[in-house]
Order: sequence, then C-alpha cells, then structure tokens
Amino acid sequence: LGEHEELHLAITGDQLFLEYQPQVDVATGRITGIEALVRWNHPAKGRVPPINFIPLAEETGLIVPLGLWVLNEACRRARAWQDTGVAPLTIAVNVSAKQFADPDFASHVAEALERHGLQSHWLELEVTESVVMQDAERALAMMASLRALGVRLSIDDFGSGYSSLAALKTFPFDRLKMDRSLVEALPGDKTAVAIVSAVISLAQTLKLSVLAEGVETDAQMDFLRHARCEEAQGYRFSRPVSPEEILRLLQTQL
Ligand code: G
Ligand code: G
Ligand code: MN
Ligand code: NA
Repeated sequence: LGEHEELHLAITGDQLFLEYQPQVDVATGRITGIEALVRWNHPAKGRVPPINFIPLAEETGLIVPLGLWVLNEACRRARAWQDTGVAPLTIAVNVSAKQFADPDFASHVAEALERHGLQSHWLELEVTESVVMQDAERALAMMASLRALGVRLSIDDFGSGYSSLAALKTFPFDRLKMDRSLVEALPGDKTAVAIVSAVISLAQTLKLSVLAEGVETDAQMDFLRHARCEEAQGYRFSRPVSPEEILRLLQTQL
C-alpha cells in the first residue's frame, strides 16, 4: 500500500486515536481546558507521530475527513467528561488550512456539536496564523460563521516562524497561544522575557485571553504568574494522555 492508501485506511479503519493535554489556570492551577491531539497507531509501524502524517494529510486532502473524525471524537469525549459531573471545560481542536478553506467546515462543526450535545462555547478551534493569512477574505467569512455558532477561536503557535502582528489586527480571535519557543527560554533569557511580557500585555489590550505553551518548569510558571499570563499548558502539568487519564486528573482536583 502507498502512504496515501495507508492513511485513508487509518481514518476509516479505527487506527487513529486522540490524546489530550490539560490547560491550567496559572493563578489557581485548576484545569480549564483540554487540547485534543491526534495519533496514528499504524498496524506495522506502531505509533506514528502527527508531524509524520499531518503534512501528508494536508497535501492529499485527507485532512478533511481526518479532521472531521478528530472534531467528532473530541466533542464526544468532552460531552462524556461533562456527563461524569466534573466541572465543564473547553475542548480545543487543531484545524488546518484545507479544513478551514472547506466551505462546509462551519456546518460540520455545527453538526458535531449537535450530534454530541455539546454547547458551542465549550469548543475552541486552534488555527495558526498561516491558516488565516492564506486567503484573508475567506478566512474572515469562516471566522464570522464559526463565531455566530458560538465557538471560540484561538491563534496557535503565536510567535513562531514568520508570525507578525497583522493577524491580530485583522482577525477576531478570542485567545492567543504563545508558542513554546518563546516560553522555552524563560526566565533566564532577557530577550524572551521582553517578548513574552510584551505579548501578554498586547493580548490584554486586545482583550484576548493568553496561554503559554510548552511550560516545563516551576521557574517558567513563577515568571508567567508574575507576568499575569492567564493559562498554561505543557509537560509541567501533564504530557498528552489518554481520556481515562484526563478523567482521573479532573476527578483528583475536585
Ligand atoms: O502532538 P504533538 O503531539 O506531536 O503534535 C504535533 C503537531 O501536530 C502540532 O503542531 C499539532 O498542532 C498537530 N496536530 C495534532 N493533532 C492535530 C489534529 O487533530 N489536526 C491537525 N490539523 N493538527 C494536529
Ligand atoms: O502546534 P501545537 O501547539 O498544536 O502542538 C502541540 C505540541 O506540543 C504537541 O506535539 C505536544 O506534544 C507538544 N508539547 C506539549 N507540551 C509540551 C512541552 O511542555 N514541551 C515540549 N517540548 N512539547 C510540548
Ligand atoms: Mn495546538
Ligand atoms: Na502550538
């Protein structure tokens, strides 16, 4: 089988699964959200990391059915967690360029919410700047449709690559996720400290909530707390884990 056929089989044949990583309130340490991250359990190769198949899925267009599967699975799971009586939380799903460019995307989102009985404000869609910059007019229209549904939108990997400030001015995001390359160098690196402080203050001014990605140490957390960063995500709290493990984490913090 070629890679394309293999990936197609993976999507239709029960080889994909999701892991989940908590997002915590920096001030209280409580879990406020969960990011869903797709994994492929290949029958022969075992676990294939997303960097080894998401680009292929993008190129071939398989990202559309793959993304639809992720969206439904994440909504189903979020609803199941809510049904256990733990405090409700946001479920965040990554969305790539071809999905966002699909005219049916907003109705797919509406259907997933409806099917799983999840209220729209518990769903957050993460897009990178490149996703919205490719065709700004179309992206703005899609964002308007999604916001009309009540879904939250975050800009992912902010501060990585060529990201600029233009996207923040043009597009109606609710939340900014600071890339882990900025967080990594905290608190020792003066330049990183200056940039992260500026990004947090910018987010506040623009009325975006702000989350730091890739938080691994107590020193990073102390810095973020003093800098009034609202939320954090990273190995310091948990690696991406199974849904059962997430439920245990949610139940032990009650
Ligand atoms: O999860 P890490 O666990 O290795 O994820 C690597 C990359 O894969 C990240 O950039 C992440 O955004 C991307 N990714 C993970 N899950 C999904 C998904 O469901 N859809 C898309 N489009 N990207 C994903
Ligand atoms: O691009 P996106 O932010 O969606 O991707 C999340 C990626 O970051 C996943 O691959 C996830 O496994 C990884 N990740 C999450 N927390 C940490 C962390 O604390 N350190 C590092 N190095 N990677 C992390
Ligand atoms: Mn993400
Ligand atoms: Na990111």
